[in-house]
Amino acid sequence: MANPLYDGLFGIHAGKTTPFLRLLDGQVITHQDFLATSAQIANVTAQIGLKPGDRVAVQVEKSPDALALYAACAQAGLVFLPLNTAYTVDELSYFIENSGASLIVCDSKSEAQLGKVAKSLGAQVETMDADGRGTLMAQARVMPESFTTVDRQSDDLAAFLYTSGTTGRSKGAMLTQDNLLSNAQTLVTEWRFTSDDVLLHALPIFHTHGLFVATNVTLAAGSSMIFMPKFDLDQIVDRMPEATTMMGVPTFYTRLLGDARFNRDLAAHMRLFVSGSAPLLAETHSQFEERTGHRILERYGMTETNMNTSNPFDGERRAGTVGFPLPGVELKITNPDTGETLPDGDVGQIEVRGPNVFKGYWQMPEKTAAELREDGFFITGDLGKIDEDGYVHIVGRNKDLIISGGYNIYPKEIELVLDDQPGVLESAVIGVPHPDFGETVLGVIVAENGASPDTEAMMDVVRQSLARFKHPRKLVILDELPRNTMGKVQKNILREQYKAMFAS
Ligand code: MLC
Ligand code: AMP
Repeated sequence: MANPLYDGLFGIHAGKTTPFLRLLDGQVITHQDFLATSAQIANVTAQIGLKPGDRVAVQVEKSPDALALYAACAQAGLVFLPLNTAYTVDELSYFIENSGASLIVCDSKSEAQLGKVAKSLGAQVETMDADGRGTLMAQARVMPESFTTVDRQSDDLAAFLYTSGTTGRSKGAMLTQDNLLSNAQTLVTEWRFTSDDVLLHALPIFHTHGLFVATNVTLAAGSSMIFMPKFDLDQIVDRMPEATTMMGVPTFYTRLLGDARFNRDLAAHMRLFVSGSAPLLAETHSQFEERTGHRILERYGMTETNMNTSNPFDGERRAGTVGFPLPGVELKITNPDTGETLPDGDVGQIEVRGPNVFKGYWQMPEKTAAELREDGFFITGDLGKIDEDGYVHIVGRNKDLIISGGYNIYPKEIELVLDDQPGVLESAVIGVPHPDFGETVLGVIVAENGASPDTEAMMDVVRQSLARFKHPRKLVILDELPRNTMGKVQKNILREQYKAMFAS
């Protein structure tokens, strides 16, 4: 028996004294040190009574210990459930309750509030701070540095990632060991990662991009990463000369282009820049090439599927496209009404099937059935086409979704909060172009007859309920929302009307 994920990403480095994490203070954590820490954490989870298959909900700042907790969950057969540090207690309560998490690991600062939630749901709480403090590491440090890896099958659950939905209710995407491992191994080959690579890691580690792409690829290749707490231009400029690769959302690249220090010399040592999670403007692609001589490699993925397509490492990286389906991934364009496959060149919904595709939404069989067909194809909700050379283009979305700085925001979730406010008849939340974040959130309100809603008071409620990145940057009041003959709100008209509101 074995544990494919642990063995394939972590166990392969047992005994290696090569660098894994290069920290900003100059400290280097070797693979061996990292595995020792993760084994100590795994011992704590066993001691406090966690059993394979239990969920561990984690909302902590980015740190080497936080990554070691991920490794520990893999080794102990626990399901890792990372959560955005921006989530409010309201949002977290739902995730914890819905997942039935047995353990919550949070920052000391959140302990008082989350402790209450945990108690009411029968979960245990441990704390973990970015500076190494907290109850979890205090227990871990006196534990043995080895742990007997728990047997798991490829098809066993390894992680849950919550993704909001068009109905406003978040769904726990269940990812298996093989979903994560197979995708990482494919990307290592496709992007030519080797143990010589040094990745600039400035992404958060609670989403697919920073954890299951950047970190897992680094692990599968035996490379190392310059591990930064967050995206910071000065730090990136400072450390880029030591790196060979970088992965980021488009905002990373537009911010770099906005800084004169980012030039051909600074990027000379780099062999690869990867972009994803949101559309990279063709203009950014060409400016980047002009400035540095590098063509950004754009790829396409999502929480439920990890990575689906990638531009080629060798061959033309075509701006405005997301490249070709990865080996083992089938991709087709279908008619959204009938599900029939459309000929190349036609625009339709993108469906994907492969070892990367998740197992379904936790305890939501109806939602799973609506998006994951019986034959294994997942309906992504993205609209696209395949061109005459086989490149996949994403041309829009069949789901009401805003992507701001690489974070997904489902308007319905915000509309539900706004609609509930005094004096509000209805609302429509839309994404409008934003020079830094690509898109940002605008809330359009219709008042009840004779009422004049207090937008500041409404924003207070929004702040209380929803993570900062979901907050509307502005609320505007209209007499009525544009509707089609079927009575459906025409958000495209609103998007057109307000498209210049935040343009630079
Ligand atoms: C921060 N803010 C945001 C925001 N990030 N608001 C909207 N959208 C965002 N993405 C808020 C801050 O709280 C702050 O609020 C204000 O905006 C300005 O913040 P900032 O200092 O300019 O932002 P910064 O901290 O630098 O963060 C921006 C960012 C970050 C782009 C670096 O958002 C980021 O790292 N994004 C990456 C997201 C990601 O990993 N996505 C992958 C998902 S996986 P205030 O009130 O303080 O002013 C996926 C699958 C796939 O999609 O294919 O990869
Ligand atoms: P998430 O649910 O956070 O994983 O976000 C997945 C969504 O991000 C996809 O369904 C796409 O809409 C979008 N996305 C990811 N990569 C790209 C890309 N390269 N270009 C355009 N959209 C992308």
